[in-house]
Amino acid sequence: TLTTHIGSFEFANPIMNASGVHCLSAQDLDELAASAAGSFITKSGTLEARVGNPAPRYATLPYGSINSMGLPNKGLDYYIQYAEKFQAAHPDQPFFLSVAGMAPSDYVTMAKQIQASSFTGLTEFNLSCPNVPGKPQVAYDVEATEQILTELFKVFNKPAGIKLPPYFDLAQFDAMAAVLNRFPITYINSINSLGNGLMIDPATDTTLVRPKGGFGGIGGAYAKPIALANVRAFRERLRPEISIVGTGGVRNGRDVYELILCGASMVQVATTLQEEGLGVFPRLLAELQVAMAENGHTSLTDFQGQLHTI
Ligand code: ORO
Repeated sequence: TLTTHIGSFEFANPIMNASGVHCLSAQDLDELAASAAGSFITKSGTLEARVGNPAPRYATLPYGSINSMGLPNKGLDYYIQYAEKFQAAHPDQPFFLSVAGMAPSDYVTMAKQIQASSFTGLTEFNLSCPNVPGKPQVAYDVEATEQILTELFKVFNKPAGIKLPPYFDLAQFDAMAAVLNRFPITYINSINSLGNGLMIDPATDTTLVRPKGGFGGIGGAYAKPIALANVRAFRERLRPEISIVGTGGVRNGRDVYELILCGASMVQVATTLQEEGLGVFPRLLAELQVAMAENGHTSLTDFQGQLHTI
C-alpha cells in the first residue's frame, strides 16, 4: 500500500504537484484532482491577484529548470472559493491551499481569511519565494520567521505547513528547527527552488530568463541532493509530530523513494510535471512500487526515515 498521512489527513499515495506547476486555475486544479496524484496544491495565492514577472520567465535546462515567475496568481479570494467548493463536493479528498505574502503582515491577514472560511484542509504558508523583485526570502531570516509565526498562530488554528527554502549550513537547520518546534505546525515542505541561480544561452551570451537580470530559482535534478539533505536534516531536528513534505529533483520512482527514506511523508514534483504533464503521476507511482519491491517493502512506513549511514 502507498497510503500516507500528514497530520490527521490520509492520502492514497504520496505523490503530488509542487505549488507553481499546473495549479493556477480551477481547470488546472480539477485536472490534478482527477489525476493519479495522491493530492494537489494550489499556486501560492497573494492578497491581490498578480500577473507576475515579464517573459521569458521559465526555461528548461540540461538537468532541470530555471524560473522567475514572480508569483503570478488569481488572488487569495479565488483560491479560497475554489477550496470551499471543491471540499464541499469532495469531502474525502484532502488537498493543500498555498499562500504567499508580499509583506509580513499579509500572512496574518491571509490567515484570518482562511480561518474565517469553511476550508478545513491544509494551508501552506510559502515563506521562500525567490523571485519577487525587492522581496527577500523570509525563511532565510530566522527572527522574521519567528515573528510571522507568532502573529500567525494567534489567529490561525487550522492545519498549517511552512514552505522552506534550501539551507546549506547545519547551524541554519539548528536555528530554524528550534523556531519551528515552538509552533503548532502540522508539516514543513522542503525545499523550494534553489534561489537566484543564473543560466546563459551560449549562442548569444544572454541570460535565459528576463526578470531580475536573469537570476531565477533552479529546480530539477540540480536540486535533488539538496532536497534529500534538507528533508533528512529537518527529520533529525523536528518534533516527530511535524510531518515533512519532500520536494526537489524528483525524476523517477527511486527519487520519490529516497525522499521518503530521508523522512518525507509526501513528495512533490514540479520540473518533471512541467516537462511531462499529468502522465508523470502514474509513471512515478509504478516506479515507486518497483523501488519498494526491490527492497522488500510493502508499505511506506516500512522504510520511511530509515536511511542507513556508514
Ligand atoms: N517560483 C519558485 O520557484 N518558488 C516560489 O515559491 C514562487 C515562484 C514564482 O512564482 O516565481
